[in-house]
Amino acid sequence: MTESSDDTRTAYRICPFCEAACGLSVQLCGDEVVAVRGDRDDVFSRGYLCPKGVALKDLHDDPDRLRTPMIRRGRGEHARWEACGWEEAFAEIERRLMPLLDAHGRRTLALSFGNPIVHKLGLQLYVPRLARAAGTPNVFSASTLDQMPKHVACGLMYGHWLSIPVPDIERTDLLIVLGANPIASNGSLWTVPDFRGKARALRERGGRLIVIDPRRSETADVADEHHAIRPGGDAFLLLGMLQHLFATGSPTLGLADGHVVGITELQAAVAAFTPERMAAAAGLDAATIRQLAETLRDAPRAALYGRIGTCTQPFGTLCSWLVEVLNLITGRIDAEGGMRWPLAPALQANSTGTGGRGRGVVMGRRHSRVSGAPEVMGEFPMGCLAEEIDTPDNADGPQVRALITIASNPVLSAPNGARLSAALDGLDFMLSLDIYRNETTRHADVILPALSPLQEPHYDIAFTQLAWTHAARFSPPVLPVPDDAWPEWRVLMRLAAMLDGHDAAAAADVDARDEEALKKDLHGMLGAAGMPAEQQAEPVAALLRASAHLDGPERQLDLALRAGHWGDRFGARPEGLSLEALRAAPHGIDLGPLQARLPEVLRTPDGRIQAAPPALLADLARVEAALSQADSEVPGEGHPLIVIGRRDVRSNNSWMHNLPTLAKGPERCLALIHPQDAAAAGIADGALAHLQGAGGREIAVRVKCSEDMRPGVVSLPHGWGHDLPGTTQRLASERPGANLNALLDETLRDPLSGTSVLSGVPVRLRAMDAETA
Ligand SMILES: Nc1nc2c(c(=O)[nH]1)N[C@H]1C(S)=C(S)[C@@H](COP(=O)(O)OP(=O)(O)OC[C@H]3O[C@@H](n4cnc5c(=O)[nH]c(N)nc54)[C@H](O)[C@@H]3O)O[C@H]1N2
Ligand SMILES: Nc1nc2c(c(=O)[nH]1)N[C@H]1C(S)=C(S)[C@@H](COP(=O)(O)OP(=O)(O)OC[C@H]3O[C@@H](n4cnc5c(=O)[nH]c(N)nc54)[C@H](O)[C@@H]3O)O[C@H]1N2
Ligand code: SF4
Ligand SMILES: [Mo]
Repeated sequence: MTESSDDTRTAYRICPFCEAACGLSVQLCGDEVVAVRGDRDDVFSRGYLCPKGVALKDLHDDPDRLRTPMIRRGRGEHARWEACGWEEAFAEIERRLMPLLDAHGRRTLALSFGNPIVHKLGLQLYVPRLARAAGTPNVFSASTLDQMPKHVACGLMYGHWLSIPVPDIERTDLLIVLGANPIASNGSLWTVPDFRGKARALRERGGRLIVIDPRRSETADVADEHHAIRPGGDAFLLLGMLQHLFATGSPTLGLADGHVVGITELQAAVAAFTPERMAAAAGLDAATIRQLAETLRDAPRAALYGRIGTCTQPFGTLCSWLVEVLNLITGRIDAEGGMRWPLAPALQANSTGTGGRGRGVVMGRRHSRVSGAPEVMGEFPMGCLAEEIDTPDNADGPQVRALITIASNPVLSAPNGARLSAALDGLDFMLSLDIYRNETTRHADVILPALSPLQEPHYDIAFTQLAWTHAARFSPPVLPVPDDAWPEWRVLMRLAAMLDGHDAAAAADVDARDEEALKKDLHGMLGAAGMPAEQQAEPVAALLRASAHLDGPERQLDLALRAGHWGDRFGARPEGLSLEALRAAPHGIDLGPLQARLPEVLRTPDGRIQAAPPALLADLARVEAALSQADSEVPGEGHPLIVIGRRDVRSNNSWMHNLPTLAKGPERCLALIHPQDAAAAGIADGALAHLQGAGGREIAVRVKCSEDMRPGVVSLPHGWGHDLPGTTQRLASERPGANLNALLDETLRDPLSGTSVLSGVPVRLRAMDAETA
C-alpha cells in the first residue's frame, strides 16, 4: 500500500532480513528509495526496526547485487563470467544438466537450500515444487546448521515438525532464556520484534528475566540473573532440573492434563541425573540447578525458551526435548504466560484438516550414501554435502555430480568450507539461484539472480506460526519488476518443468505449468480433507476461478488465507481474511493474543503429547557416557579453550557484509576472551592471534578481552571470511573477517537431528609472532 504526494511517497513492507519481521515504512522519490524507517502503525512491530532494516536501501542499490544471469566459462584462475539473457541461461542449464541426469540418474543431483528462502514468499512456495520435480533424496539445508533439533523434538512430542510453542511474553511473570540472545538476533523460532522493549515491560510489571549463556550477552545484560553455563552443559542442567522437580513433588500439567502420555517413563529415565551429578558437566553448582528448577516451578506464569546455543551442539535434540518437558511438567505448555502455539492465518499444517490427531512424524526413511545419516524432514545433514560430492560411486549409490543451490552459502555457513569448496570444483554442473557471486556461487556454472525484495510481494508463512501475537500482514511490491527480470517463483517453475521432462516450449509457459501445479495441490487438499476424487472437479474449478485474477505466490496465498482459520471462507464469512482484506490494511490486521490450543493442535497418532519419545530416552545413554568421560576431561589435549558463536545486530549470517550502512564502524569479527585466558596465552588485547581447531586447521583472529566471557571460552561470530578469490562483494572483501567454520569439523553432528556441532568445540589460541601480528 502506498501513500503519495507529488513524486514522493511512502510504502509499507515487512522487513525481509530476520525473523522479527518488522513492518517498515519505505520513503521513495520516484523509483528511488530515500529512507527506511520502522512503521509506527504496524500492528505487529509498532515502529521497531534495527540497522539491518535501514540497509534494505543499500541492498536495493548495491552495485554488486546480480541483476542478470551469469554463465561461467573456464575454471579456477581462468574463469571468465559472462552476463547473458534468461533464455540463454535456461538453454545452457538444459544442455548441461539434463544429459547428466539422464545418464547417471536423479541421485547424482543434490539441492542445497539456504536461510533466505524462509524470508521470501516466492521461494518458500515454489522451492518445494522444484524439489519435487528434481526427484532426488539428496536435499540439504541450513536447518541442519540450525533448528532441526527443535523440529525433531516438537515433531515427536506434538506430531508436527512445525508445532513449536513460543513464550507468551506479554503475560508471563518469568522468562528463562537458554542459549539465545534475542537482543542481538531479534529472536528465532520466536518472532518477537523489540525484545528489549518487551523484556523491559516484563520487568516493569514485576516479572523476571533469567539468561543462561556462557557469555554475559546483550540479553543477559538486561536480565535479573545471568548464569554462565559451560558450553554444551545445557542437557546436564536441564536433566538436573527435571530430576529435582520429580524428586520433590508431582508434575503439574495444567491445561495439558489429560492430553499427555509418558510421564512415568520420563520420571524413571531421569531419576539418576541428580543436580549433584550434573553440576560439573553443566558448569553450574547443584544449588543453582535446584534453584532454577524451583524458580521455574513456583512462578505464577512462566516460560523456558531455548534456542541456537541449545541446538548446534552434540545434545541438540535432547536439549530441545528437555526444554519442552520442563515446560510441560511445570504446567507451562499451552498456558497463559507460558508456551503457546500461534494460530497462523494461512498455510499452517497444524491448524488445517481434522485437529487433535494425525500421522505424527517419521524419520530415517532413507540414509545418506556415505555416512549413513538418517533422513530427517526429507533432508540429510548439511555436514554430509561435501562427502556426497567428493566420495566416488560405491555399492550404496552414485556420487553427486550436479548441485543446485538456492539462497545458500555453505562454503561459509557450514563447517569445513575448504573441503566443500574443493568438492564443488569437482562437480560436473552447478547452478545457483543467488543475488551475489560469493564464496559458494563462485563455483557455479550458471547463477540466476533474484529481484530486489522491494520488487516482490511478501507474506510470512513461517513466522506467523511462531509469532509473539496473532496478526496478518501482506506487503505488495513497492517497485515494479524491471522488464527483463524474472521473479524467482517463475524461475523455479521453469526449472521444475524442465526437470519434469517438459520440452523447452512447454516449460516456457510458466503460467500454464503454475495452474497445473495449483490444480494438483487443490485436489490433494480436498482429498486429504476426505472428499472422494470423483466429487473434486467442481470445487477445484470453482477455486481456480475465484483466484484467476491472481498468479503465482499471490494466488496461492489468497486461496490459503480465505480457507484458513481467520479466512472469509469465500464469502461465507465476509469479515474474514483474504488477500484483498490485507491489501486494504497496509499496517496489518491485529488478530489478538495467543490462545490455548490443546488438544486441537496435536497431530500425534494417539492424539496425546508424547512426553517420553523412545528415540530421546535412548539418546540419554550418550549423556551417561559423557558423564563417565568427564573425569578424563572434555576438551581435546592441547586445545584447552572452547569456542562458541555470537551474533551482532549489524550482521546477518554470511551475506550482509557488503552493505555500507552495516559495514561501517568498528570491526565486528572479534574473538572475545576472558582477560585471564588472554594473559595465559600471552596475547594482548586487540592483537591478532592464531585460533586452531582440533583438526589442525587454523584462522587468524583479532582478540578482544572481555570480562563478559566465562573463563575458558572464546566467542567468535560466523559468516565471515570474505577473502576467497573469485567473489564480487567488494565492500565485504575489504574487511573479510575470519571464518569460524573453517575450524569446525563437518563430521560432528547431533545424531538424532543431523545438526552440525557449531558451538562448544575445543580450540587453541596462540600468539602471532611479533613480525606477522
Ligand atoms: N559457526 C556457525 N555457523 C553457522 C551458524 C552459527 O551460529 N555458527 N548459524 C547457522 C544458521 S542459524 C544458519 S540459518 C545458516 C545460514 O546459512 P545459509 O543458509 O548459507 O545463509 P546465509 O549465510 O544467510 O547466505 C544466504 C545466501 O542467500 C543469498 N540470498 C540473499 N537474498 C536472496 C534472495 O532473495 N534470493 C536468492 N536466491 N538468494 C539470496 C545470499 O547471497 C547468500 O548466498 O548459517 C549457519 N552457520
Ligand atoms: N543480527 C543478527 N541477527 C540474526 C542472525 C545474524 O546472523 N545476525 N541470524 C539469524 C538466524 S539465521 C538465527 S537462527 C537466529 C539465532 O538467534 P539466537 O538463537 O538468539 O542466536 P545467537 O544470537 O547466536 O545467541 C545464541 C547464544 O547462545 C550462547 N551459547 C553458545 N553456546 C552455548 C551453549 O552451549 N549453551 C548455552 N546455554 N548458550 C550458548 C551464545 O553465547 C549466544 O549468546 O538469529 C537470527 N538473527
Ligand atoms: S529486527 Fe532488523 S533485520 Fe530483523 S526484521 Fe526487524 S528491521 Fe529487519
Ligand atoms: Mo538460522
